Amino acid sequence: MGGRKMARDEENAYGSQDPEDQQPLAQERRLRLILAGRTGVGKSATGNSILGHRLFPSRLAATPVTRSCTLGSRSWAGWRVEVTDTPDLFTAQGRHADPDCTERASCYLLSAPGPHALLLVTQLGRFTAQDEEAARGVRELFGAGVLARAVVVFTRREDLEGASLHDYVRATDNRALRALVAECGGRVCALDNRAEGAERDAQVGELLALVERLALEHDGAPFTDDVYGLAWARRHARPEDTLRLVAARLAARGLGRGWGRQWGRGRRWLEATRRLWPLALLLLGGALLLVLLLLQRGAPGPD
Ligand SMILES: Nc1nc2c(ncn2[C@@H]2O[C@H](COP(=O)(O)OP(=O)(O)OP(=O)(O)O)[C@@H](O)[C@H]2O)c(=O)[nH]1
Ligand SMILES: [Mg+2]
Repeated sequence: MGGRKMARDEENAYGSQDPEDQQPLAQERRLRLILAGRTGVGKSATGNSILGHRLFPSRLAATPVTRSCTLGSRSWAGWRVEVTDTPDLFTAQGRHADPDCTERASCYLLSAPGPHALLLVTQLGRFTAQDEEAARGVRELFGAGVLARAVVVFTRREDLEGASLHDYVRATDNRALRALVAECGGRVCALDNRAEGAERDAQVGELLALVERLALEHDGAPFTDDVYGLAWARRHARPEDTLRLVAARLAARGLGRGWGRQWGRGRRWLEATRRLWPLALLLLGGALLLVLLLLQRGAPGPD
């Protein structure tokens, strides 16, 4: 869980009524973004493009690169843009790596009091069953309502070779992808995360303008739910205590009870009862012997 940075006691320019939380007018408004998706699609690379510098570790690897949620921020067009990079929290594999919901709680704390946009990252031309699973996991964690704040971000824009992304999405025979894009209100964007300089700035500008429009459609208020409410209400408390409470709230929703957790519990139970096994076997053997003796006594004898 290294590298985690806790949510700060700051509010966007809108929601809070608490006078303690009011920001000076000159302060930048906030746009909070969460990067989500299966492992290896380019979440961290997308985060780095948005920030304009390399903050999140990003590389080609056979195993997950990002292991914990991390927050980065930058200024853009009068906004303070805050980006939370995540490990795979949304597929079964990712959830198994977070059996007690601590990492998902960390994502909540870093993006409290709630994101203005959720970036569902996928690779152009490779929308797989795992991408579908990740989208399902996002709905499961935040609720289906979060898709009203989602943007499907395609990495490897260069593979479009200048063609239109909207035409690509319209023409794709991948029905699951078309359905997801429709659920996300048709909000799509493509990035070449290898681009640099003015080309990168232009692509990121397109994405952030889309996010800005989305935020303004909701009068600047972020997406929120009861867990964000809890995280935000405890923003002045010790972060480690809040993390524990938020993780417990998520676990109470059943989010921590995947097969991995059941298996972990079963294994712990077997280990705890190992010393009782010889006694249990002895009792079982005795009971079997007794049943055999009773059967023999009840059987008719030779004529
Ligand atoms: N050519 C190209 N490569 C990209 C692009 N975006 C990401 N990549 C590459 O894809 C690989 C994986 O990128 P990451 O950013 O580590 O992916 P991730 O989703 O954060 O992966 P995890 O942290 O393991 O979940 C890296 O080698 C990136 O350079 C892109 O737009 N174009
Ligand atoms: Mg990553």
